[in-house]
Amino acid sequence: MSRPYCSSDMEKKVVLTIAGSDSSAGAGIQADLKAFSYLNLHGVTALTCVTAQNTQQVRMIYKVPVDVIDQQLESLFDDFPIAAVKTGMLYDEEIVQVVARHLRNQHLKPVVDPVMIATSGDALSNHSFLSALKKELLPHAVMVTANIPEACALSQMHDIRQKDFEKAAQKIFELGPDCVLIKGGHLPGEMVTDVVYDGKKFQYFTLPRVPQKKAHGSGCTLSALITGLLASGEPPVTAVKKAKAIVWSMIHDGYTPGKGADVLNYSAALQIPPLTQRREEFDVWLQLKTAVETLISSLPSHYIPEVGMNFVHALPEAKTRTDVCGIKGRIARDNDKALLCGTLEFGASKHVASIVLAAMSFDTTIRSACNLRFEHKTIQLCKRLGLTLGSFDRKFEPKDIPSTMEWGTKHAITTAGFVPDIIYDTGGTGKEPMIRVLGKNPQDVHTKIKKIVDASSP
Ligand code: PXL
Repeated sequence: MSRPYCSSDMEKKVVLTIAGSDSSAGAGIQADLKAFSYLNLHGVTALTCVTAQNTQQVRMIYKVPVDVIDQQLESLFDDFPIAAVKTGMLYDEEIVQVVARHLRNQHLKPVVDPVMIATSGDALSNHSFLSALKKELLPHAVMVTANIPEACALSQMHDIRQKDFEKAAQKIFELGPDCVLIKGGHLPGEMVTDVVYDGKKFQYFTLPRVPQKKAHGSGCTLSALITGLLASGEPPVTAVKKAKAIVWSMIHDGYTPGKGADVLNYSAALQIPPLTQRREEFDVWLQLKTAVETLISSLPSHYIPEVGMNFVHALPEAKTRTDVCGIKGRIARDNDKALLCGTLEFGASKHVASIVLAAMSFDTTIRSACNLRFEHKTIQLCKRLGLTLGSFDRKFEPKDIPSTMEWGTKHAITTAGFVPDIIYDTGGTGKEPMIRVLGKNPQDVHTKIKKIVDASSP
């Protein structure tokens, strides 16, 4: 999925978060602001609590006096057209009441993240919070985003497993929100499943768990992204689906800035998994992402052609270019380094995808390819390394064929009698000569490229 682009800078929508400060900046209002910026929205804030915490523990909670919360909200509503609002840590009844009063007056329906306990296990609410939230805020919420412990508290169910999701969602729905999201991340298993219920339909979304990551701030970020996507006009279920995919990437690329929990990575170059629920598409995308990132971290820029590089991976039994994941954009030269410009999408590549599809018509196991800058000495090196070669000559290309790459690839394979590791051509008028490296998967293609690079470097 490509990064959602919400609005031009001139017409940035304004979104509000009413939440606590996390001094470690992984969660809370800090996470919400980063999520809003990621969506190119202008975030404004009303601070409810200041927490003293790091990546290991919450040490102290200071409640902002309610009149100060009241003044923050009044100042914001007097000035900004607020397109959407979320609530995070509200701590107690008194804060819930002042927030609920303002939102009712403004006819604003919030996304409610019912924050009660931190990832570290520390309490972020007191005894009066839950009943106030149920009574004052949930009846006016556009959505409530509950993890398993929060869903237990809201539904008064002891233990929620996946089989109980629909019953729990129904019970929470009866508290009055338009939509309920239950997040399954706390349940064991290789896959994480969430459910969305809008009073009519249960919709499930599943993504593979990111192994070995305990991400602090993922709940805040998810609800902030949903809020931002709703502000941008996405329907609730699409907003949840997109937000989940974005958070998956932020967790996957997360890092460890302190001694404790990992935090999310919001960096602009983020790659987002495909929104389809097909496991095969996800796996193809992830293998390609991994190989592309490894490749660009070490590829000398003189291997990058003038027209840039693409790198593709096809679904098993791919038939058309939409079955092939590639770079929507290019790997380009950035001084002496390789730079990934664009996101990985199915249907994004024309030339390199056509090469793989043509190769797959001979051998279905060859599902990946990448193009490199042509040099005679690279071809000689490939021969010495024992890589198999095939080639075509654009001079002999028949007129009126739909795809030069398809013709050239098939010609090279037929001439060789098998699918070679390398297919090259020496160019033509206005056509740059090119080397293409073919392989079973992106890892295989990367291994062949690495062999060439390692053998040629001094
Ligand atoms: O993740 C929930 C959360 C919300 N708000 C603040 C937090 C946390 C978790 O630590 O610190 C301020």
